[in-house]
Amino acid sequence: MRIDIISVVPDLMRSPFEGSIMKRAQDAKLVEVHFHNLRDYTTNNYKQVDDYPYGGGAGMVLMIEPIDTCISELKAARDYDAVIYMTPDGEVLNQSKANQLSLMGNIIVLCGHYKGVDQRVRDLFVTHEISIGDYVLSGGELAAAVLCDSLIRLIPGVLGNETSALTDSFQDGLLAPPVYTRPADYNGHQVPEILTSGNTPKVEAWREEQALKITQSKRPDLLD
Ligand code: 6GU
Repeated sequence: MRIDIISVVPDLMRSPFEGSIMKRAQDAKLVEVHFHNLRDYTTNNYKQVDDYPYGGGAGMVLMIEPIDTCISELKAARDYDAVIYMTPDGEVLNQSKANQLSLMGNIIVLCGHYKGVDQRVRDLFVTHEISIGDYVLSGGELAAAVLCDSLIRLIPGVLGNETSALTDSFQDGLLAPPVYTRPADYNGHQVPEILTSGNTPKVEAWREEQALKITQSKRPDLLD
């Protein structure tokens, strides 16, 4: 998978890609991530990428020209399966959407900033609009990092067997069961006996039962 991220402040999101699983996935060549600073694509003498909205109103709007130049350059080099615009009025991200997008080859992720982008960008270039929840962030950068993390961990080979995405919360429609590690007794607080029994089928049955119980109590909406 190749991900091209377009932003006016790409430095805002570099660090999440430089550690842990997202770094490991890039080191293993399972994903390539490229950042593009919109300012590098402007022909404007002042490197201006935003302007006042027609008709007035608060905030600035990202202009179509540098975005068009950047996307066109990328598309001239290879085919893309999706051009995703990060926006609070997009479709809310969930595990099923992440699974779908993780199967794609090359994607462009466009981060909005200020009041958003000229509507013609959305009409002409964007194939998917994604939000990460019903609250407003200052820009799409942190949301793009969240989206990429959710996709990259799902690429086959990125997670080892012990950390398999198959046991993540949401992956089977349920929240994950509780986990414990040593010591088995911490100041009298015991690990559930079944987990130290060595009886794998019983452990599995216990985990399923716990997952169901926790989902019922914390997120009954997931069971509907
Ligand atoms: Cl994708 N962008 C912004 N600016 N705010 C958000 C969001 C995206 N998702 C939730 N809030």
